[in-house]
Amino acid sequence: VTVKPWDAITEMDEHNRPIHTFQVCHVMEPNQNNWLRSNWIFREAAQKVYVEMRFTLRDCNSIPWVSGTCKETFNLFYMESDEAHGMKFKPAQYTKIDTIAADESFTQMDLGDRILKLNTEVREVGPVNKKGFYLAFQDIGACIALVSVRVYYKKCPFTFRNLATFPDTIPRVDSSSLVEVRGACVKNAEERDPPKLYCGADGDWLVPLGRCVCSMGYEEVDGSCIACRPGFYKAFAGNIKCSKCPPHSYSYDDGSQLCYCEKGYFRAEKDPPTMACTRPPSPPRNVVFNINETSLFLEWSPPSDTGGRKDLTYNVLCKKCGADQQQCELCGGELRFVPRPQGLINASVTVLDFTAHANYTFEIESQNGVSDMSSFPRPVAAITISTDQGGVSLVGMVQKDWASQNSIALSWQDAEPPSLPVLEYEIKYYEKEHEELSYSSTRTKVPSVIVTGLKPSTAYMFHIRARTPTGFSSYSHKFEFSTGDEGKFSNMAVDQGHVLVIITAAVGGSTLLVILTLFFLITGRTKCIFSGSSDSSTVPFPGIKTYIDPDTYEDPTQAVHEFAKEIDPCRIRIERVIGAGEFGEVCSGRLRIPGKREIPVAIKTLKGGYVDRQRRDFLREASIMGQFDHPNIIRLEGVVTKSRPVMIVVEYMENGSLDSFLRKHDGHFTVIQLVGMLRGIASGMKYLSDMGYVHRDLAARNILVNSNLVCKVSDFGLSRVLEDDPEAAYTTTGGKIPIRWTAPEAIAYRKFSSASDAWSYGIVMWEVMSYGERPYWEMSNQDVILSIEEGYRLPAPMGCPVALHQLMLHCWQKERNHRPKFTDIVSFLDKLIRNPSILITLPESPGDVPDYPMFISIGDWLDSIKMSQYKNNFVAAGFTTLDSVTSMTIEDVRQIGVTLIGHQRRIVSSIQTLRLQLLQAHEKGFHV
Ligand code: ACK
Repeated sequence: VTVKPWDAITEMDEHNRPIHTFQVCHVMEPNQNNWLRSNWIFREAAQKVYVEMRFTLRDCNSIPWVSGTCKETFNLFYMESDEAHGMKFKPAQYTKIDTIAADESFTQMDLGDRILKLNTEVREVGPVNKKGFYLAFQDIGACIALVSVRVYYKKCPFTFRNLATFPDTIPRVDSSSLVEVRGACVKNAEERDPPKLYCGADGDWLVPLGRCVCSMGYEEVDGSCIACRPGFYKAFAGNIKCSKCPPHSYSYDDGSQLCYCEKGYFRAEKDPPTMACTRPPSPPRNVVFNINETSLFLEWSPPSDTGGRKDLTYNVLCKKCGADQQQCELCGGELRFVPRPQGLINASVTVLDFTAHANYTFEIESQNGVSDMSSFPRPVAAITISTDQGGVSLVGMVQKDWASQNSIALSWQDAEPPSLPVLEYEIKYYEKEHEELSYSSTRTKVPSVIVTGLKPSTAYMFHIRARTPTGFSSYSHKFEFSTGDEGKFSNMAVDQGHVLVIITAAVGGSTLLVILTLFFLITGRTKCIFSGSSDSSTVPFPGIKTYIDPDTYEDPTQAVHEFAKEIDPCRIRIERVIGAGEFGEVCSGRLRIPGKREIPVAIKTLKGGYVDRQRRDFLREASIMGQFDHPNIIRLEGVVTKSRPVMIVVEYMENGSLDSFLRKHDGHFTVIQLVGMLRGIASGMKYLSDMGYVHRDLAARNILVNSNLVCKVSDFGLSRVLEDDPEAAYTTTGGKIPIRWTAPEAIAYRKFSSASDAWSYGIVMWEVMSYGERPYWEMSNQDVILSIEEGYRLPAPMGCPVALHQLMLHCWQKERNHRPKFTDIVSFLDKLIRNPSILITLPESPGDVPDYPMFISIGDWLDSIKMSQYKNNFVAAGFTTLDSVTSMTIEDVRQIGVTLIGHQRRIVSSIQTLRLQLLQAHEKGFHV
């Protein structure tokens, strides 16, 4: 065996650059064993080392006379050692890594042409454990030039991900397993879920899990948590930005978690930090009274300044004064206040059991949730009343001036020259034969009125009272007048098919009767509605019906009778119990309607032993339902209140509630059938929102289904329950707010609106498309709230077309003004029903959440970038579809009349995003 050294040689490469090589070429001689060894190489953190060798190798066939001695490979060896120096080279101590062959060898011809055929070979060595190692190259008779040896190892480098840092990490030797690395939150951030990354064998970070979020007082800016500026705050840890301090609050320091209230403003214990600071209310205004022999009714207007809060209540304090106003004492317990003297929600109270011939002074104080925090004395409104003035009617003889078949004109004189000016008159009337059915009332400022909306040939009873600055007088005697016959007009021409509205107004002290004849075509349901409430917000124009909150009635029974028919219980036949409601059993049965067949009905009963408040809450639903008339709203047949049990009778819905119905028929319907159900619900909700009614508890369990699969909205009780219970919104134990169905602003600060109903509608869509699955499955309420806040939204249920999931996502926009209106939802669903091909596209995989928003129209898009003022410019210039907008340039935007450069830029940058989104949407098969 010959041992010859490798020669260190400097050559020129084909570009004439010097290359330093180690060469050996003893191809003629047999039994070669020539070694080249590296210096000691420090292992550092490596567990596995890579050796990359670049070399050239001569083809033995190209050298004559060498067969048998010439080789075309060399061997790579290594030896681990903790010692860096002084190791004598002993080949036997080395371990072979591999035999290295060339992919390409060169020939004499290549040499002549100066072509270098460079080979690169990489070998892995490991696991290595000692401090360092040597490499050795053994030549056994080849013609080699070793050009370079590069020794390296791989690591996953230090990185930032999800607000956490991850250190340099060395992968495992075993390339199939990953190293789990826990990240550390960056400064001012905290763990939401433990942040983790996995280091792969090739030094790549894989599978990011968990994350950190900026702590209270800090917000994320480019991957780090920056303190909120003065004037801003952040009250929760999370991915939200710092918010401007709410009105009447401030922060001076960087990193504020909360803003402090300005002087004179406060935050009640349960006020969320996001709420404005508020102050105690100003005193009530315009206290008036109405007195008769037995009761004294006090009424006032709410304070001009509520202090910015909704939890306004009133306290009434009574003082009894002698002839000398200075000598007053608190009224004893003899007076009764209905409903109570303290904590009144409505701006009125009835006082009973007062003494005749006495002077009472009532001090009325308004109060809200922060009144106790202010050290200022509370201002009050006071009124002194002599109980001698009860029982006087200021209205004398009432006479009928004329009558048509639907109207009666009345006028009267004041009974005696009144000592006080009459501010207005209230006319109360009802059908003589049906006193119990409903009262109506209207008001006028002059001693005459035309009462419209009456039935032909019907006797009505009227009585009138006057209001003076001190309150209402007693009612006049009752007067009976009848309307004219059908088809016959009396001395006033009224076109049939038109409604005559007469408005009386007082102008500058003299009285002017303004007669406006408005010709509205009466459609099937529109008629002139005179609300019977004593509230002046009656709706005098036909067709614009609005919902009246029964709680505005002093006497809840009056509200029930206003809006619900009293049914004689002998017309009801109860057949069986079908369920349990909140107040008692729900039964099915039949209702006999005079002159008609029996109809099937559902009967809700109020169980015995109820207290007054329960009866009122129970009947509230009827007072609400009775105001609605729509094919997708459960119809009220009537109520039984004059005998026991108290009942609410509604139309019968054969298939019961929607959630259990869908669970029972999982997978049985076509998408079009499901969309048909959703369309019905949306149409009912559109009607409710047009009426100004906010449902607050829209959920599949509160939708009923009849035998034709028609869905109707029901359950109109909740609004008051929430109103009454300040805890309900904040409960974490699944309390009274239906968290999973409720929009974030309604959960956070009770901002219920038709837009929050639209959010709930999105959840109902999800329930329907998943056949009654529980929204957010078994997640806790708290997790639902958090994940919504972080932007998580329910994924498309299995088999749910993209277009429908898009609509859901649209309903779940955080900004409530961006959510679709029910009228948009109805027309969108109608479009789908007319063009079912849109429904064919399914998400690529269940749970795939597309990341493009769905703008249905130019208007929606402009709204979303707060540029809606230019809607007309776009439409006028012919840009009516979103597709047409995507080709616009900044020049086009300027030409349609957007002159402000900032606005031009905002629109153009949004157009660029829109272009991408539309492209994506089209690719996913969604047609905008
Ligand atoms: O899911 P369900 O069968 O439908 O069980 C509940 C139960 O009474 C308690 O609310 C059913 N229910 C309520 N109102 C009606 C109605 N108008 N027609 C038929 N079933 C009704 C509801």
